[in-house]
Amino acid sequence: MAKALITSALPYINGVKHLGNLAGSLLPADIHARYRRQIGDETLFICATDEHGTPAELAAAEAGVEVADYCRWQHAAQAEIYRRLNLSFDHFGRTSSPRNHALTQHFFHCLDARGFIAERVLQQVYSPADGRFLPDRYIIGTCPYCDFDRARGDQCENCTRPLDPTDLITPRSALSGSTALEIRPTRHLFLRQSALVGALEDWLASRKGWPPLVTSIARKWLDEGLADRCITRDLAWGVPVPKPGFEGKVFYVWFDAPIGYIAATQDCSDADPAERDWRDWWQADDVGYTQFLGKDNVPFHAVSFPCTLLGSGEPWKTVDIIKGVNWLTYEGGKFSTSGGRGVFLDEALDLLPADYWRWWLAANAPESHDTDFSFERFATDVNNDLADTFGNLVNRILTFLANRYGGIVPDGGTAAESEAHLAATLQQLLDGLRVHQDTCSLRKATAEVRAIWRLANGYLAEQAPWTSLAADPERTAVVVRTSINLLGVAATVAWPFIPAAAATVLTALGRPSDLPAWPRSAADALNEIPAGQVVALLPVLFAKLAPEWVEANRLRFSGAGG
Ligand code: B3M
Ligand code: ZN
Repeated sequence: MAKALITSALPYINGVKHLGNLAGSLLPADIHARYRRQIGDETLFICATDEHGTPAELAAAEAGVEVADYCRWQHAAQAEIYRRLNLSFDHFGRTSSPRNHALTQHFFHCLDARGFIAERVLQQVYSPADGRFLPDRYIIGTCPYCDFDRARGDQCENCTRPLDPTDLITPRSALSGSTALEIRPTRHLFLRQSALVGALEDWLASRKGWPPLVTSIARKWLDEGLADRCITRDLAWGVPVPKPGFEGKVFYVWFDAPIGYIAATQDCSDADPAERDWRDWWQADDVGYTQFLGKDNVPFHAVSFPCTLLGSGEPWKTVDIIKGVNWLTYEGGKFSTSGGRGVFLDEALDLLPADYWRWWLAANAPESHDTDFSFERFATDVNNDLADTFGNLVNRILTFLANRYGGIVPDGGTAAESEAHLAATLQQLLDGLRVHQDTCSLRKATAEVRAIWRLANGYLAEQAPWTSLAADPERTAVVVRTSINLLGVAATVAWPFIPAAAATVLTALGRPSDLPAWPRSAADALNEIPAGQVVALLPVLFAKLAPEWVEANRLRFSGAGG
């Protein structure tokens, strides 16, 4: 039994996330955590809301509430949405927790004591009307490229070009609207990543099995020369900088957020100290650590966070595998919160149960390239896979058992050559699925699950118990008992992807549904459910999505105010 530490990139606190966030980190991490539990690994799945930085402050200001209240409210809202999506975190924490404040300051002291912190003076935009320095996102003005009049000091959301505040035409404060902005000196602290290049190079060289996308991004940052990174900001909300002369300043959100993975584990241990000690995960050498994140987060996870850990001089666990993925686009464009473009997770759940979304986003995971979500493709795929393949399999077997055997699994004696061949084919598919699950290859893994569903449907069609029953009841009983067991396997391997429907089927079969163990072998699995087992009939699990449904929702989420 191995020890699997799994983290998903921490969703920013501001606002409900969209299908892209689910596809990019939250869902792949959950699928892997469920699978590792199925094969019997000791698994810890950690996530949290990323609560500091300008997104939180700006969103709270727009909502007209205190940042702390805003974050508490948003954390609860996101936690509820992830619960409904069946994301099986062992702990869903908050980077604003006291543990994260303390640990972030601890890392700072370690780095400072070892000479990896430098103090420098920066020239930054100051607003006398606001009585504070303004981070780039707090400065808005007209974009010099597309004339958009609410471009931010770091990027124009309209034409997406990266900007500096000095590029903006008539820059003004996003808080007060004041145009009386000045450039003033302000002291900040830098993490001397340039002094950690050697340690980082050696560490990166020791990492194995990273996707090419992740390795290439990490190498690019190193090859371009690892610059020192400013890790403090003139903000009120965040982890205070524990250094005289830096009162009123906080750590940059990306300095404290990855530390949040560890702090959330400490919070998890605090909640159940008899059961769990965070040191068994973060200061141990028998743990395999996998991170799940989108490609824009790779530099922080492959370079900056390791610099913090390595620079501390303490024996912290560093990541073994970074599963970085590409983007999910929406109907040929980008998701947009402000533009109301794309499906956000609360709306998705109001439209359909989690399993529909989970299955489609796994089967179309943006692993080696961007994936485009369209309602048309979504409906076609879920109708084929969930309604016509898995749903139909469930319905055919259970209805026949209910109608002809009163819902009780028959015996029928020993299996024949057909069942031996079936077991051999099933074993091959199970072996292939394990390889793809071990490597978190979701497209390939779902293809194997689909193949197991099709194998079961094929066996049923080929044996046709509904025609053999009268002539050969003994043989038919063997086929029915085998089909019921095959359905149990089909649901067990589907559980990481569509846990709700899989659990419903396993419960109907009288099998464990909260954590269905991985089959020991195909041959064993085809005899797990004994003759005499009472099996419940189920309603249709997946209703098909009609063309009218597709068109109505394509318009509704198009962002054109449709
Ligand atoms: N909050 C997610 C993002 O960039 C960011 C991840 C932090 S993981 C420590 O959208
Ligand atoms: Zn622009």
